[in-house]
Amino acid sequence: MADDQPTDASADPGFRSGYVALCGRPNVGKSTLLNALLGEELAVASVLPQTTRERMLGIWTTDRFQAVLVDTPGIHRAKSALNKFMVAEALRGARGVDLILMLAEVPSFPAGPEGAEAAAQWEPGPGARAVVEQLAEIVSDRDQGPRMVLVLTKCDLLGERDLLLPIIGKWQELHAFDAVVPVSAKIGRGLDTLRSEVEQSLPEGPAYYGSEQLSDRSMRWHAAELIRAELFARLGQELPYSSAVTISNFKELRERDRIDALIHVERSSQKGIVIGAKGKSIKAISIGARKRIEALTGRPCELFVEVRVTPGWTKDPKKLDELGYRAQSELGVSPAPGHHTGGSDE
Ligand SMILES: Nc1nc2c(ncn2[C@@H]2O[C@H](COP(=O)(O)OP(=O)(O)OP(=O)(O)O)[C@@H](O)[C@H]2O)c(=O)[nH]1
Ligand SMILES: [Mg+2]
Repeated sequence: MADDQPTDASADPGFRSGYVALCGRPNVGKSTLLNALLGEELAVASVLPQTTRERMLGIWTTDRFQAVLVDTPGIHRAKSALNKFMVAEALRGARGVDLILMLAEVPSFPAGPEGAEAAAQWEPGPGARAVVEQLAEIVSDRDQGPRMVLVLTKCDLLGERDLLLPIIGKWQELHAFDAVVPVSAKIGRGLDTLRSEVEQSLPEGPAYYGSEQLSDRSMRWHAAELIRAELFARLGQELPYSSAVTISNFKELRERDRIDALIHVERSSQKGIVIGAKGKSIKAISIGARKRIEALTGRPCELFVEVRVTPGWTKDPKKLDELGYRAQSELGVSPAPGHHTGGSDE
């Protein structure tokens, strides 16, 4: 599948490789965990739910295994064409993998008797239950279904470790998870245990991707995502949800990269907000996005951003397609990897 030569270690007997999906409700910390495992700001994460819109593969290569991590959008009840696309992407991402990590946030209870009481009363909410059901269906769908491990995220927010026990018990009543791993991507807790779970779940086999490759997406795609990250970080309310970014030109010049990008919004009033008084807002967005892009590529970059009104794009499947939100093929037969550093026009 990979066009790169396998690394030395990846050809060793005993080397393991496979696909691992990170799934769950919006905002539980899927993209943040992927970044923490990879040690790189690859996937866009933000305080707002529904940040991730498309599947992305983050390639985690060690001297013992290669885990192809699938970051997926949050699973939720979708109404608009965009949100339906996102949930379909998430479920596509969970199919055909060796391990599903189902992520759920721990509730933030305080230490002491008050917290213990709250933990004893606690139940997973209806949204989380729906996710378990959807994923359990995928797990049971195949003869040798993937393992499903529950990852309890944001453990730094829990007042006391003991509060985990009743919470884990409630989850186990919903589904017989193969394991439960509490983690905090923020302070690095539980990541070693998670690493062993991942390694155990992978079958023996050579690496799919070259050891230097971090993602299955082009730099062009990442550039658009990093501009979107700025929109999520800087703009409140519905604006991030009405915005999409396309790259009209990406040239890798000798000295620097030259990128022209379009921010699509749904209404002209939104265009005014993105631009801001005297262009202040669009300027801050461009500078922030340029820094993020430079951090990922390690090269200087010149970024030109324009705002365009594309009315009703989130509701129209045809417009979604035009803005690049189209279903890619299933895992394992996706377009050839190896174009991570490719920067020419596509
Ligand atoms: N305190 C704390 N916050 C975290 C942790 N992991 C993630 N977060 C925060 O949770 C928020 C959501 O994180 P994301 O990684 O974007 O969540 P996601 O599941 O990818 O969200 P969607 O893509 O919207 O479905 C961000 O503000 C993160 O900083 C953690 O371990 N501890
Ligand atoms: Mg995400």
